[in-house]
Amino acid sequence: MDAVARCVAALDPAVRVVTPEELIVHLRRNFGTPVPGTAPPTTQPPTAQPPTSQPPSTQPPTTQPPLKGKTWTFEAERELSHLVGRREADGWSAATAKDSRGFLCYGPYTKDLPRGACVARFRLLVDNATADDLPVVTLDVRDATTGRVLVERIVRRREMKAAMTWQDVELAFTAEAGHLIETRTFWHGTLYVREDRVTVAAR
Ligand SMILES: [Ca+2]
Repeated sequence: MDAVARCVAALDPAVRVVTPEELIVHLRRNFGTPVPGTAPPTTQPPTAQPPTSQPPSTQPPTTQPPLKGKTWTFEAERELSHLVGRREADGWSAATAKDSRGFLCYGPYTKDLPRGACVARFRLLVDNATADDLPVVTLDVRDATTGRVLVERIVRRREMKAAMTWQDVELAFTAEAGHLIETRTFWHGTLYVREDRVTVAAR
C-alpha cells in the first residue's frame, strides 16, 4: 500500500483517484456514457407507425347489388348484328325496294341478365301505319344457350300508332342467369322499318 500511496502522491494535483464505483457514477453524471456491463436497458423511442388495428372498412359489401330495375341497352346500329338492311344515323333499316325479308337485327348474346322476369323493348318506326294490316316484323327473345325461343310476337302495321314515329314494343320473358340471350327482329318485307335499339330491363 505504501507503493500505491507513493504513486498517488506523485500524480498531478488535478488528478483524482477514485474507486470503480465512483468512476461509474462520475461518467453517468457528466457524460451519460454507458459503461460496459452497466448499460441501462435500451428503451425504444415511441414508434411512429400507426396502430396495427385496422380502421372500420369503407369497402362496400361484397354481396351482389340487386339487379332488379337495371336496364341494358343494345343500339341496333352499333351493338346488334344484321342479315338484311343498312345502317342509318340512329338505327338499322330495311326497305321493300332494296331488301328481301330476313333478320333485320339479332344479338347481342348477353350473359349479363339475372335469373327471373325481364322485359325487352324494341324501338321501331315504320313509314306507313295505315295501308294494310300485314305483319311488319316478328320479334322474339331467344336463349342461345338452350336454343329455346323464350317469347315471340308478330307486330302488324296497324299496331304502329303513326308513320315515322318511334314506338316501343314490349316482350316479357324469364331469363336464366349466365345464359346467352339474344333479341331478334325478323323483317317480313312488307314496308319500310327502322329499329333504333332494344332495351332489356330486369323486373
Ligand atoms: Ca340507335
